[in-house]
Amino acid sequence: MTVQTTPTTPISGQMPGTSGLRKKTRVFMEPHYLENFIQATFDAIGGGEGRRFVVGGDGRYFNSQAIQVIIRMAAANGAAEVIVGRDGILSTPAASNLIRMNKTDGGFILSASHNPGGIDEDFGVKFNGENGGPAPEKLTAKIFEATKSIAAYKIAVTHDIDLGTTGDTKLDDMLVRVVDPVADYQALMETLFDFDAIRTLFANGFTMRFDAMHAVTGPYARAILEDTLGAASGTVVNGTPLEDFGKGHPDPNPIWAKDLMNLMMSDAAPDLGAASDGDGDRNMIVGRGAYVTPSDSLAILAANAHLAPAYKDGLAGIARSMPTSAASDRVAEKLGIEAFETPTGWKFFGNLLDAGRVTICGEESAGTGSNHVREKDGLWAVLLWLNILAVRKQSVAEIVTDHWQTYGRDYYSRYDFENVPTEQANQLMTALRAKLAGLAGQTFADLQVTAADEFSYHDPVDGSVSENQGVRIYFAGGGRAVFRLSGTGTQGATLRLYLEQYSGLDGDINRDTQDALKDVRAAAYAVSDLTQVIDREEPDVIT
Ligand code: VG1
Ligand code: CO
Repeated sequence: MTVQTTPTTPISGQMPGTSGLRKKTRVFMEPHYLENFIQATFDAIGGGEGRRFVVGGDGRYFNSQAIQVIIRMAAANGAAEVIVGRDGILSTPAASNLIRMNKTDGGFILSASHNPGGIDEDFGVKFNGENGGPAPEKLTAKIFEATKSIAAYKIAVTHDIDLGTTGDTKLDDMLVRVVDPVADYQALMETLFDFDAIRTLFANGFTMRFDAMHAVTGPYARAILEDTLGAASGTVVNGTPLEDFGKGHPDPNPIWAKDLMNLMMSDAAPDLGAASDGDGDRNMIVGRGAYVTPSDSLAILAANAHLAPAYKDGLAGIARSMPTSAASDRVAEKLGIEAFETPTGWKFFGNLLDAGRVTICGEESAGTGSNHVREKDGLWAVLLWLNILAVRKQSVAEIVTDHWQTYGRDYYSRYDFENVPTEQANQLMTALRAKLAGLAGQTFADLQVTAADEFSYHDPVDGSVSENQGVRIYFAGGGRAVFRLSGTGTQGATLRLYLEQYSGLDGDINRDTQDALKDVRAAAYAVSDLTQVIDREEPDVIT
């Protein structure tokens, strides 16, 4: 094997965002672009010598080529072993599991998650550490520093490795293990949930549709739901991963999973509808005629987790990202366990999970997960719901209503304004920040502000501080508006406005969501001058 040291120069903008480095696919295909970032990652972790890594991705366009490059660079950097999913396929939670169970030094996950795929769409690379979780900010900052001073990268000159069949091969001194992408993940799920109870549920006529959105979860869902748990064949739809996700937007929400939503709101609805995203870490849950918001789903899963074998002894604590609704805090309070509020992005849950402070975590963006891996996990959430449904023998709608009756309802909605000129988006945030100190006590659109700040997170485990994580404005009567800019987009800026209104314990839990949020919405628009500053009235996407 010949190792080539290729001279290169720094490429600007290789700063990982909320979840890895995401760019247009064509940008990743430019000479040295991927190679620079991978070498910078090796450099930032102290080199690849003797190390072992997991590599895999969601199967989008450029996945296989990128994996071949990473394997060659790992070999050239002296790595001892690389574990790859067959055909380069690994869902994000499955990759996290492989890193943990094989005790590797980390892994590369190739995905731009819910962003569309294809040569004219998006690609992404994320490095996860030995705990299986996304690199913390300390490390991503180091990787970014390394991209700014890189002068050369090392790559082996060799043929492509065959990733189509499982088994071991050698690339000079480096072992390349091609593994079944599903087997170990499925084995893990079987340790967490009561598969017999779920099998009985399906045997008794329970019906379901799982929409894999032509993305990575298809093979996982078929193997687990249909082949193992006995769900009717055809339960999993759009189950073959495609390079362009069938030209769809693999984001499991009522907008992008519209077919599933329509079915679930119709007379032909099965008992449960679910969907997952590009890389398999998000989930959507919808019962017959009843969409479950991700924030509610987190709270309901936390409140009922003890019904599944893995969580029968209870939870250590619950963490949610700051923009996620307070519904899960109410559950933590009732259970007498700790509740944590972290910045957006799964990397912030890692320390709390590693320290055993929390068992379940979640985000309003359809991510839920537990201490079984260090990523959010779409199918895990679906299986926990199934386990709960099998034990409680009630419908999704009944469980949700019962939850609201117990805790009150946190009406919730997120507005996304996409492709806003970066300057205008920044202007809105800057102007808001400047006002924060004086907001409490002022009234906007008839709602009084009770508190306002910019969220900054003090990690209770390692003491690190993450600032500028979004503006929070609390209103009298239990309303809240949060403003932040997305860190996963690849074009312009996406402004996210998160609206929330608590019903109170004895309040009306049967209102229309947008109606229940209209006062908070009006106040949020007024306090930020939103319409004037970004020249938009309606968001592009409402979830
Ligand atoms: C979004 C979501 C965030 C999630 C992140 C990665 O980030 O809001 O909750 O963790 O995507 O999810 P942002 O910065 O665009 O708001 V995934 O499934 O795209 O890896
Ligand atoms: Co994802």
